[in-house]
Amino acid sequence: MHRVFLSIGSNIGDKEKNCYLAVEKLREKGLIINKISPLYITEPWGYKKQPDFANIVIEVFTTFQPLELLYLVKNIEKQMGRKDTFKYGPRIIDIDIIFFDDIVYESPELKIPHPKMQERYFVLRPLCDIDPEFVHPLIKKTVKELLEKL
Ligand code: PH2
Ligand code: MG
Ligand code: MG
Repeated sequence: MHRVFLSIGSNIGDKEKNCYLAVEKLREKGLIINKISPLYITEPWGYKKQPDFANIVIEVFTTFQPLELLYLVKNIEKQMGRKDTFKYGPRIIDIDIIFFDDIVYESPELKIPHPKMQERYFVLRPLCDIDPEFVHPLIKKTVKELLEKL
């Protein structure tokens, strides 16, 4: 089984409900949901003129490979009504792979660890609630240290 951290965010509609609905859909697809962080309401990062986000991070166990997992989460985003908008723009649901065991993976579609995670309070804060001692496989710092640095 692979151990994976996913970041889930929403800032359209009932954003809290959307985050938890995404968790249920991941469960239905066979992921084992091991931990769910508290939910944070966070200021929009990247593009400011949009509503605040609801954000959580979850720890899951899965036998899917990275790209299989990517297609699965894209599918759920689509099912939940996600439309293509602009980069960092508003969205009903966004599910991002943050860490996948301690692998480093790079393809045109997917980069692991998520290349911007260390700049994002909305990822690091909830991640620290569920595993502060997890070490970033490239930066070699714990997520707690990354949050303190931010
Ligand atoms: N997602 C983005 C862009 N900016 N800001 C917050 N606070 N939370 C997010 O989930 C978020 C964001 C694009 O994925
Ligand atoms: Mg994202
Ligand atoms: Mg995404």
